[in-house]
Amino acid sequence: MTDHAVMDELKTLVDPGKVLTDPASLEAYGKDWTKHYPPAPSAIVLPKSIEQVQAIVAWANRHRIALVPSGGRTGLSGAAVAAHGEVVVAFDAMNRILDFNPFDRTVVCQPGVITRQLQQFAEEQGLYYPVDFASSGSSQIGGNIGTNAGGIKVIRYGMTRNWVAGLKVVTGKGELLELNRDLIKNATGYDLRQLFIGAEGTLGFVVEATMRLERAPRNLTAMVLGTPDFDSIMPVLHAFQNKLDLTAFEFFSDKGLARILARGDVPAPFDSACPFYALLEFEASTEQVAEQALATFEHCVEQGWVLDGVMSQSETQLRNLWKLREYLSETISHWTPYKNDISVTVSKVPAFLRDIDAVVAEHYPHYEVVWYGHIGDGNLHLNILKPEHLDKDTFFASCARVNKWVFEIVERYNGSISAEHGVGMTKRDYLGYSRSAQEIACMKAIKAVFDPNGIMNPGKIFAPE
Ligand code: 2HG
Ligand code: ZN
Repeated sequence: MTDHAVMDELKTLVDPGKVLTDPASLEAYGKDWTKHYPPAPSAIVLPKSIEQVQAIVAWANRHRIALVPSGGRTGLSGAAVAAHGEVVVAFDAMNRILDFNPFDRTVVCQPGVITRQLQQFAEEQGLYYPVDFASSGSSQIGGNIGTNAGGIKVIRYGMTRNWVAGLKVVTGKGELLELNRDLIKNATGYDLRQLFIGAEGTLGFVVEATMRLERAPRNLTAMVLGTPDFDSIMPVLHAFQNKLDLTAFEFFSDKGLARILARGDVPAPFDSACPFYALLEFEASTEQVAEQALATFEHCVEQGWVLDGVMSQSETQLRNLWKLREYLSETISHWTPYKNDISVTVSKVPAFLRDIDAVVAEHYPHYEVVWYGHIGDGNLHLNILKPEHLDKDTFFASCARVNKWVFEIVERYNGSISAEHGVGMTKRDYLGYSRSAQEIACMKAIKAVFDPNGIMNPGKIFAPE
């Protein structure tokens, strides 16, 4: 069969006009938010049903064509980038909420449902979908599951994994599997659902997901606290955790704040300038909780851990305080940052950060380094900004040379080289710093079971052999 005939066959499997090959679509659907790899897919296909997805996978197996799943394309590791002539399977046309069960508090979603769509649906039912992050307006549930997305509420609610009650997947063989049947208790052997969460589409595609909802939080209230140094942040976390159930505990540096304030559309939290800032959030469900928060704040000031602070008094103030943290990633994207997304257990954070900081100061003396992250769960984002005069490839190559030292520290602390952004292509060469050779061999053997022909997102998680 000629290439042309193979593509004509693909067109018969989906609705008319749902195979795109125009340059603008190839460019748009072939990439995510990373800037490392130029997109080069051969076609984009938009199925609208599970049957169509199965037909596409069967076609890809017949012709040994690599498939790349595509959701909201907000990923930061190149997992949804098609840089080698793959066919992109985009889930935009499978974007409906199919069912809601108020008793089980579950929602059945197609993979292309946008995160915010699910959050809003939950709100309309008086409930809450708690996985949240800056890209929730465009990221899709299928992608969230593929990357086990985390975000800003993990300290209280955990990762996407915690909210997946059941999955329907089409494996690399084209089989449809229904995993866990939405049960809370199901002790019947291996939980295959968990394998597909965080698998970055390398085992198969999520074609339907039953997501759990939670009760809505009451009177969410945020505080932003300025600290004199990094070491003060962890005692502040402990002090507040001893007294309150936190829903978030984030941090960012003065360099991050400066970039946000330079936008001109976000008010400063207070006048004092501090090297680091913590943003914490809790449910001020009663007067006593708010009083406890203020008393803890005063205790932190007396101890010298906090220099200044503010507590939100309204929804608008809450939203404005969150902008200081949530706008960071998008704001600094202007400087084409080189990103690291690393984690250790929370108790190790201070020593870990000191060691990483020393390496960064030694090897990146001329680059601006912006720290922020979900420090309450041990996840730090290290962003190195590209100086205007350097071209992207030279800059990325010079940053990659430093990875060895950064990841050796991660390994020494038993940490992760990718806490929540996945491995994709940007971190695949470093997987061995967080996973043993035996573990990687098991992972590859699992992939071979579900995807014997290696057509599902090849070159992601593992470097091509
Ligand atoms: C965040 O926490 C996102 O804002 C993006 O995970 C992190 O831009 C980053 O490095
Ligand atoms: Zn993050």
